[in-house]
Amino acid sequence: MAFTTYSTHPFTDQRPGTSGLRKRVEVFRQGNYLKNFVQSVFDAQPDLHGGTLVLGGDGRFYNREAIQIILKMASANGVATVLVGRGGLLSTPAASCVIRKYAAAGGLILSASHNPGGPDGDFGIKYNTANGGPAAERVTEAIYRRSLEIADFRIANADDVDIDSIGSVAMQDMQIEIIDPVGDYAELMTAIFDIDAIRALLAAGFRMRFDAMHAVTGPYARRIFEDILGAPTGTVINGTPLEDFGGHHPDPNLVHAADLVAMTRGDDAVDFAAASDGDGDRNMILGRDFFVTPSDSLAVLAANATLIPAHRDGIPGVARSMPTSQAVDRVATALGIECFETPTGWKFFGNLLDAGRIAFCGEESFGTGSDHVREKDGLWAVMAWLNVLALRGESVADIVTGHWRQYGRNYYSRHDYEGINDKKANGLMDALRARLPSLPGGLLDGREVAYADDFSYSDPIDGSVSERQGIRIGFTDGSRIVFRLSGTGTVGATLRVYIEAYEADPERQLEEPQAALAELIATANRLAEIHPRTGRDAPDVIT
Ligand code: VG1
Ligand code: CO
Repeated sequence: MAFTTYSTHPFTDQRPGTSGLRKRVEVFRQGNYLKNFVQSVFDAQPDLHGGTLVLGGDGRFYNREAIQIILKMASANGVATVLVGRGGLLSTPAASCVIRKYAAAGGLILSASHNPGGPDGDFGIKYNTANGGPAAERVTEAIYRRSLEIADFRIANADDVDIDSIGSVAMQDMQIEIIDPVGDYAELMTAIFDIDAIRALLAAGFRMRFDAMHAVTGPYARRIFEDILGAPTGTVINGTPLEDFGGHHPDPNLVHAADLVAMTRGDDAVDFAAASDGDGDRNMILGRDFFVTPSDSLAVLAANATLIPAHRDGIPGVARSMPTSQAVDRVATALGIECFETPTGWKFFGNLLDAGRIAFCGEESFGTGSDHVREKDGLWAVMAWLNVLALRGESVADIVTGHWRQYGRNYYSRHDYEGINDKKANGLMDALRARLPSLPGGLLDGREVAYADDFSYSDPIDGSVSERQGIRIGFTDGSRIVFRLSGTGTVGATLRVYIEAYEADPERQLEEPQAALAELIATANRLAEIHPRTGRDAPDVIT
């Protein structure tokens, strides 16, 4: 028999969060947990039958096992061809690139992004549709509904496949192509950027480091920076993907990439440093003794877009997630292009990118990207910065502070309170929601409230509405406080507080953000009753 149908019972906790289904490894390994989700995808996405599926992940623990299970289920469910990255590896943006290039019906990406890996870490799975982007809410909802009623799953009676050699292998009626995970993506990068200018910059002694954090981008970064651009060997650090990321959080921020940050300081400091996360979609950009906030990075890249050959004629519009600072809005106004505010999560950019309404988009959570794929793309952001640096010939710090002088500075910070009891977190949000109608027009610690709402987004392309996407309190002086609960955590609830203040005066643009934002932070803490409701005195992570 080609395959066997096994009966199963639904799991009720397969509703995807901000970025797919993310749980502890032990959850994925229990009973039919992974199989139920995968079968729900095949049931809800009939296009996969007879179509092409792209499959790969960030190489974390359980990646290889999951690939073998999914291959056998794909065969039993009538998929015609599966493109698998060698070793089971595909960064999230590379998977998006491959889905688009080979007109696949969809892709399954195995990753828990920046969450720790290993037997005690996290695992995740996400379905991307034919445009290469994370499935829209109506698709993830259909998959979720299916997971609640699933009664059986199908799996081929076949042997494991060797996924470590490039080439073609048949599994019954299905064709499996093991592809170089880097090739198609590297080719796309060279088509977008001014490769000669970047090569010349590096040849002239510009020093950079890229920290792959023992995650998926190592092989990509080595090929692109060291082989194609000619940066010296050793430019890429922590470049070998490990199943547990060397025991670290593959999370590119000032805390988790502290060794890299140290390389940008002192006498021997490099000119430029960058890092990426577990699955390669996030980025952190650093100059000599200078940290570029992701919100500023988006604004600076938008303002310099025409220096990038693929955007020589300008960009039609930009978008940012709601909690991302409004720095890019000011650039859009100056350029006379559209600017959209979307809910958190890359899936909300998909329709705008497909419709050609925007070319650049970003999130405050170290996510930046463009219309070249339908995912945020860490290495794209690094390449975009190198392109801009090569053509402007100024330092990172000079470019950003010059940007502030021209557009004003949006001081910005995010405070995360992790592992809060779910009930307490929801109680805090409900209490805030109840107060919203009374706030507009009044004063909070001397600032006048312009608006206060629970963000609702109506997609300009398909009209779908997404409600309760986070509480926004905007002040008449341009400052803002945003509260929302994370949709990617695996333990308890995470409260995110986003604080932003606008400063037009160049004389006052060089303060330390926590100091510049101190009053607003105090207002946010008091308004949300963070200490009385959670018992927490301070955030766990400040970015
Ligand atoms: C977080 C970020 C969000 C991002 C998401 C996925 O979600 O805040 O901006 O899109 O992670 O990123 P949340 O719901 O925990 O705030 V990744 O690199 O996991 O694909
Ligand atoms: Co990620």
